[in-house]
Amino acid sequence: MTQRIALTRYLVEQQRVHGRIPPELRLLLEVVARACKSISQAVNKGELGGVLGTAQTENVQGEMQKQLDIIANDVLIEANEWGGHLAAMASEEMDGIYPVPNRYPQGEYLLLFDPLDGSSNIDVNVSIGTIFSVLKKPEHPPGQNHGVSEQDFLQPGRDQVAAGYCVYGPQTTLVLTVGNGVDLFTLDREQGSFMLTREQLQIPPDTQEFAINMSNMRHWDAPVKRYVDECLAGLGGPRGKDFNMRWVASMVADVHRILSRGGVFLYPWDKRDPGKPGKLRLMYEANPMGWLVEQAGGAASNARQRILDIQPNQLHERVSVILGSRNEVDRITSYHTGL
Ligand code: AHM
Ligand code: MG
Repeated sequence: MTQRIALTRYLVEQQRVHGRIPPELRLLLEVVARACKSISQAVNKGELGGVLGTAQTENVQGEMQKQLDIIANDVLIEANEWGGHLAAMASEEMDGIYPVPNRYPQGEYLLLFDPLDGSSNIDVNVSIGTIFSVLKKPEHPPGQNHGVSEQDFLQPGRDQVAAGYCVYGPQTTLVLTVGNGVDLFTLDREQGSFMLTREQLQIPPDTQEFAINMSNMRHWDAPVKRYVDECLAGLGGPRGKDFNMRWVASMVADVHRILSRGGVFLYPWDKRDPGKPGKLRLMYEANPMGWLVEQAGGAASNARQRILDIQPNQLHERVSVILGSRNEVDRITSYHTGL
């Protein structure tokens, strides 16, 4: 029988044997995983736990919050605020940053998360998930007690030190990178541990599967329309092959499929609200997913540049997202840039 390694041992080895992460980052990842286990329990109970339905409140993005959005946010805050590894947190569900309260020691990391991604799927028993991104708090000149501000968070995605997501689906799976490839852990509910089940995920460079919300077709820009039309034309069209389409409407589930068997995901800018660069948020959706995809050999672009190179100006900034199999992402980018 295969001897499986638990996440705890994996993280200890990342720290001690490979020297890839410092002890504080190991603790941080351990705590995030523990919070995900707890969110998984709440999601699993569903109606029995009285956790479904709307919370009757709006978040900073003007979206109605579900009860589970708020529960997941609280679980992540409570799990992470007292350990001494963080300076502050930021979330899709909170307007501003959440500095670690003064009664706890302050650490050097910043944690960003979308506590429960795929909100429209919460009440219908379809996969949802938690996305997270970890940054180092920038150093300030010695002697200056600077505290922590939103400005400290505004770092490009290439500066992330860890990123991952947890999908609450038929299985609960945690997918993680610390900059050395992407590894996958499956929650063993009897043992209460995440177990390493797949190492060094690789996204094939070519694919015949795309993911986009087709109901927005009439709002798309010409290059996106061209790409999808060419896919739909199939064997007899310019691509000379048939394509399949999947759209879960949970980015975690769509990205998980792409990390498992390839594909391309698009949530592009569209004409519904031309002032908005896209629907998805840069700092806690596109950046962590973009880095995971790149670490697995794929690509992530906003249709013009690498997502990880975008300098954020705001915590809740939105972005156009095209990610997955490298050759498809490059093709869609070239349709936009003409290069
Ligand atoms: P959320 O963070 O409020 O759940 O919104 C993000 C989600 C993504 O998971 C998904 O890709 C997209 O919104 C689905 O949008 P749509 O309902 O327009 O298809
Ligand atoms: Mg989301």
